Amino acid sequence: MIEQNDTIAAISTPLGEGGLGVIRLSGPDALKITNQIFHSSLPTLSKAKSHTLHVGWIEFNQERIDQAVVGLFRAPHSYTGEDVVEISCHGSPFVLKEILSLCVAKGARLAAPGEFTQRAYLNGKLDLLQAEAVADLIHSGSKRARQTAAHHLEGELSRRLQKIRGGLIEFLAHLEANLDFVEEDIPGLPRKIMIKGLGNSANEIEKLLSVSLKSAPFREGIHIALIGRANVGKSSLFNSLLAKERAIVTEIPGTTRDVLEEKLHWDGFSIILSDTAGLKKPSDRLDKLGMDRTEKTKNLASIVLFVLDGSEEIGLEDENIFKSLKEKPFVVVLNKLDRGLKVEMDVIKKKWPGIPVVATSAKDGTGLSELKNAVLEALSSLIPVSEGEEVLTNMRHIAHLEKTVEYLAAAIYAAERGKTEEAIAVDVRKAAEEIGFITGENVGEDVLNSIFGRFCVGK
Ligand SMILES: Nc1nc2c(ncn2[C@@H]2O[C@H](COP(=O)(O)OP(=O)(O)O)[C@@H](O)[C@H]2O)c(=O)[nH]1
Ligand SMILES: [Mg+2]
Repeated sequence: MIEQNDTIAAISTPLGEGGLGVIRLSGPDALKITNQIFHSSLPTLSKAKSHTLHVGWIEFNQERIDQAVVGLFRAPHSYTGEDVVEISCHGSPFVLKEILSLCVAKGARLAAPGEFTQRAYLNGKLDLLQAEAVADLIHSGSKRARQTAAHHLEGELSRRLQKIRGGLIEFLAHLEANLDFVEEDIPGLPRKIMIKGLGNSANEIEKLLSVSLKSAPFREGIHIALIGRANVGKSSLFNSLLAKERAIVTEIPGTTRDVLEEKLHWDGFSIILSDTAGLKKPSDRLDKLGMDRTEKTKNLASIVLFVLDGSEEIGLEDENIFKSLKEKPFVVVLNKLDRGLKVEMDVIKKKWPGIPVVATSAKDGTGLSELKNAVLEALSSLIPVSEGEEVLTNMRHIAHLEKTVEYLAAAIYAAERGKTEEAIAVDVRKAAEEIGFITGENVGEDVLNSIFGRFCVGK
């Protein structure tokens, strides 16, 4: 385990100029260290009550460095469970670094990434799932991601998983009790009850997994690709949707070779929008590379924007692209509306029933908000998650829960086939262990290091 008897310090606000900057200290000497560099009307900070604020000056060698407000949180009623001091000073990177080095000179150690939260976890302030939610909250790039992380931080998912784990451990106790007395010929736990109980646990986890996998893109961003033949206006739409000139637009077919990606936020969704090369039969090596990338982007996309030149008839090339979209959810975009539509919306709707169609002009901006709405519509049908519902977005959690289900299935299989209690117990124990990997009952130092390494320094 990481050394926990020392006092750690870090700048907790991002480095850059700002109204405020915060340095945080945690550990047994947090007050003592601060006392040596902070001068206020109070004779000594060590006499101050917990959860109080103090105005004063940070000084070194009689030189005043910055005016600061010091917040005091005494163990165990602090974020980390240790004595914590937060020094709020002016947000100058230079001032912050100077104060931090003073803290180090007085005996603090520079904190590793996530070390404050790691201490909170080690001191039982948070379980592992909640600690990870803190990182998720900090990294959340959309309203949805933020909601999920906040929900996990609040502890609802932890409680739900703990309950399932508790149930399994109870089962294990039954199974092991039966094992102990096996020679005294005590009848085993009724198989029917055991199978039903294990089945219920497995179902509950399956239920969690079923919404989790689909909602994984919440955090990373949902991939949406502009696909279509050359010159229909994909790059122009890409630029218009981003409201900036990101992609090169020309009347020369084949202008776009590489795939361009940009992040967007629509209605709380993180979206990764890709502009691709026009799909056609490749005529040279460069073309071929472009096509391969387009194909990959298309396959990765959760939703395709199938762009057509609405001012022209639908051609064979368009038809072939249409066929290649297969099961993928997509929206048909009839672009170049400003030139007048050659293809009637109704004709398209009849031709490709059930597929949303939007007419746009990348040139004058008509139809862009309709396009955005059609995308959001397609998105919400992809993600059957209502607010407040439990959502797993962390791949580590998902992997452990999948294993839990596998072990439970094995335990049920063994129970149904009249295997010994010992054989069943092996799998039930493993299933409970897998849940423990998520909530933190049985994780090793390597796992902790990789989890807390994701954090920024100062959290
Ligand atoms: N009139 C009109 N021209 C457009 C529109 N969108 C794109 N264009 C033009 O069509 C040509 C090809 O556009 P581009 O965005 O490069 O198409 P891409 O090959 O699909 O990426 C360019 O000359 C654009 O100016 C539109 O909505 N209306
Ligand atoms: Mg292009």
